Order: sequence, then structure tokens, then C-alpha cells
Amino acid sequence: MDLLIYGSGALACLFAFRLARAGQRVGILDHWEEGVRAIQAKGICQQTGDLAVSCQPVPATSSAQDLSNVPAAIVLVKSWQTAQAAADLAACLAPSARVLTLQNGLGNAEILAGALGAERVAAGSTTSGATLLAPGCFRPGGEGNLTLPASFESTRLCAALRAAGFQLAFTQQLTGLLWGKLLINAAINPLTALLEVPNGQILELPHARRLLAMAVEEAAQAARAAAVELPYTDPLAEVESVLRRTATNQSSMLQDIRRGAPTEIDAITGALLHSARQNQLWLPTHETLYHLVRAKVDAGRLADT
Ligand code: KPL
Repeated sequence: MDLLIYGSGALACLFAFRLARAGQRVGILDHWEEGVRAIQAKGICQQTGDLAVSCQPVPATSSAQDLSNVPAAIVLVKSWQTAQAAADLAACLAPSARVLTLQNGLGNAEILAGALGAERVAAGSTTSGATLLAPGCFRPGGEGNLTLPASFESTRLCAALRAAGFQLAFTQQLTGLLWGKLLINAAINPLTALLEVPNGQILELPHARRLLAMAVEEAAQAARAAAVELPYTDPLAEVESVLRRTATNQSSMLQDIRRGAPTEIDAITGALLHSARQNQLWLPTHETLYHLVRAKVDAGRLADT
């Protein structure tokens, strides 16, 4: 195996599919049994319009004990699964292996570094969208940016991503990079999850667009208060551009809510509110979005009982 994708959700399938089609020997590790079983049986399927393209075989397992000496890994599970990912990767990576996390939210790289060593772990950011249609089957939801730490530029992992057609950008400003993605997720994910609309529709709903602008402004204030330099000069224009590029995509938070899965509201909006509070800043729009998402999840649970 050249590369392990940790996860079998929408983005994990997208990355594994593209890398495997480019000739990389990719494997999947995830604890979601249904996803793993579907990939074991049928490989990974990409659905675009009426066209379904399958890529197989893609070796998949739910146990790190099945793997050893893995040379590199990309972590694409939800932020609440990072501690499990860290333990699994510690058990199956080669001593020199590098790990890239492309997860949403803050704090994932720190958890991985705690188990694997800071020198082996790096955090990047992707604004690509993908929707999981069924276990092992995804629909790409728009081409995004893939920005990685400059320290990763000459790794085999980067060469593999380039060969698979990913357009890579590099930065030395890692905190800015992660906050740049945090702001995008904090603006888009709760709103799309609450309104149950695909990303692009936010731009067509005047009141949602107003809320989006308020959320972006508050998140930019929080970044300034934390002395973080965002990787773009006009945050609202950046968020609107992501919404346009991923217009038909369902945000990951909307997909989580629809599946009854835990959301990343704490790693995204919770992390933003936490940072703001530390700098004596009050973010009323995010505070409200946070509680509305939590309330929606609770209401969904109640309806299921
Ligand atoms: O990262 C995303 C997500 O849904 O989590 C965006 C970029 C908003 C794409 O949907």
C-alpha cells in the first residue's frame, strides 16, 4: 500500500477514488462497518449526473490490526473521531510515515501529534465538496482548493495528490490556513444544516445571505482578536466563491444531520466561540447558530424515540 485514507465518508471516498484511479495503491481504514463492507464488495463509486464510474479493488478494513508499515496517511474522518484515528494510526504506520489531516475544525492536528509526534503530522485544508449517496458511493460537489503546509511540498504524498489531479497550493501560515477553513465552515455549515438547502441556495435566499454576511463578519473579528491573519483579504467574497463552486453540494453538517450522525458543530462553531471568549469577544450570530444546530439535533433525536 502506498497511502492509507483514514475514513470512508464522502470526502474520504473522493480522495481514495481519485488517487486509486491515478494508479496509487490506496487502502481505506474506518470503523464504519457499512462503508467498509460496501468498499470491500464493490470498490468506490463516483456518481456524476447519470454516469457512475467504479474503481476497484480498494482494500478496506475496520481494524488497524490488519495493517502494518503503512507509509503515509490522509485523515478524513469527522473531528470527533480524531482520537480513535490517532490510536489506530499509531498502531499501523511505518516509523517514517507522514500524516496529513484535511478534517474540519480546530485541534485535530494536535490530537494526532500527541499520539504520533508533531514532526510527522501536518494539517491542510480542502474546500472540495462531496455528498455520500450510499456507503462507498459519492457525488463530487465542486472543485475546491487544496492547501498544504510548505513542509509537505516534496513528500511522496504531495506527488501522489498532484498525479491524481489535485491542484495544490502551499503555505507557511498554518494557523491562518486552518482559520481560513474554519471561517468558511462556520459560515456555511450551520446555515445549510438548519435550512436544509444545498450550499448554492444560501446565495439565493436574501435573509440567509444576510445571516451569512453577519456570520462571516463575526468570524473575521474573532480571527483579528486572536491575531490570526486569514489567507484571503475579503472573507465574504471567499465564502461566496466556495458557495458558488460547491453550489449543488450538501454541506457535511447537513449530511450528518440527515443521517442522524453527530455533527462537527463543537469543532467548528464551538471552537470559534471558544477562541472569541478567550479574547472577550461576543459573537451573537454564531452563538445563536450553535444553539439552533444543537436544538435541531435534539429535536431529531426526540422524533426518533
Ligand atoms: O467543507 C465543507 C463542508 O461541507 O464541510 C464545504 C467547503 C462547506 C463544502 O460543502
